[in-house]
Amino acid sequence: MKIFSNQHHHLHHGQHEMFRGRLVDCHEVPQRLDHVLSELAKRPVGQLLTPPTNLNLDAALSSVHTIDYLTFLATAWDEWVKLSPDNASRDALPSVWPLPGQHAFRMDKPPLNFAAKLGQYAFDSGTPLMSGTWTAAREGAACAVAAAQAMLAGEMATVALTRPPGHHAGSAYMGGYCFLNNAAIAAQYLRDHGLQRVAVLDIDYHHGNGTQAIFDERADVYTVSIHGDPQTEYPFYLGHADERGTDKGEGFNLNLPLPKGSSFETWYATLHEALQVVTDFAPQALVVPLGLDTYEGDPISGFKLKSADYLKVGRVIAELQLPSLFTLEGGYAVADFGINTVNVLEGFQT
Ligand code: Q9C
Ligand code: ZN
Repeated sequence: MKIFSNQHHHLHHGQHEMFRGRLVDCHEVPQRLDHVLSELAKRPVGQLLTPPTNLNLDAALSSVHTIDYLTFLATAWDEWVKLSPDNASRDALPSVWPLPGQHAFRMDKPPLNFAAKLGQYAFDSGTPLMSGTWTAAREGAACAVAAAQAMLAGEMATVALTRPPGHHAGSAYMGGYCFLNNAAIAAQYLRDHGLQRVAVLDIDYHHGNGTQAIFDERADVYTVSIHGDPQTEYPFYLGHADERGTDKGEGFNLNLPLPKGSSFETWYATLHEALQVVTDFAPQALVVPLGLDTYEGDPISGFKLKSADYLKVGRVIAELQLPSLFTLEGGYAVADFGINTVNVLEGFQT
């Protein structure tokens, strides 16, 4: 197993996220990844690597994200500080958005004001952007590309061990602590380098709305997601069972929402359903956006998986016998995050 870890993840360390009318401490903190690394030091399930520096990263990023959005991300911090020098000590968070309908976005008059631009490219006020965000997110995407390259070179299991996470990010928006969609970047990289069919199996607690949207009209990348029912759970609005893909992509998206509070037994039965669908698609590779926020101890989620269950999760995914690439997504029970993550990887290996 080749594990590409993001050496620059610490550069992204949000202070606050907006929650019910006030700013609360961020859940998505650097210690999350540090816990995985210290667990891997105890249980070395794979080879720890850093992505090569000669990747054609810009091409990989723009195969999934728009140039406008990438330019926005690359320049956002400088623009934020230009609004006011005091902003240098504050996270950038949006506070105004265009809505469809009455307050629609005028393509012919894109906002010049940076606060308005933030709302154009973000779908929530819980995803702080700071000075190191772009560098950290970019290096995370480099981990995903390196993992895809290693897979194409014959590895059966590769990991993009990174934060910030990615599966909520769309082609032109950030949100849900995500900026660049690492799983989508990896899947697209595999498509662009010879594979015909790739499946994405998202097992984060939250619906992978960004990944679904990116591949919505595509029949070559089958997206499956098991998640808390979006009628009550973040990211809301998208992730319902009747969303099966659009146009050519019809029949190539599957959402398996479960009620908040679902047990491991329920979740695991649903995982088997998802695995059958993946098998029927007969992909040449599998990308797994791996969230550990399905854990019973997660502070913001509602499923009931226990640490030992993650060994089974890894094991049953391995039974597909597909080259598999994991991207690290959510999971906010920080102290147990390392154990749970490494359990999935160890389960996959055994
Ligand atoms: N107070 C991922 O797991 N906030 N993103 C929910 C919590 C957004 C989760 C409200 C949760 C985003 C990658
Ligand atoms: Zn999540």
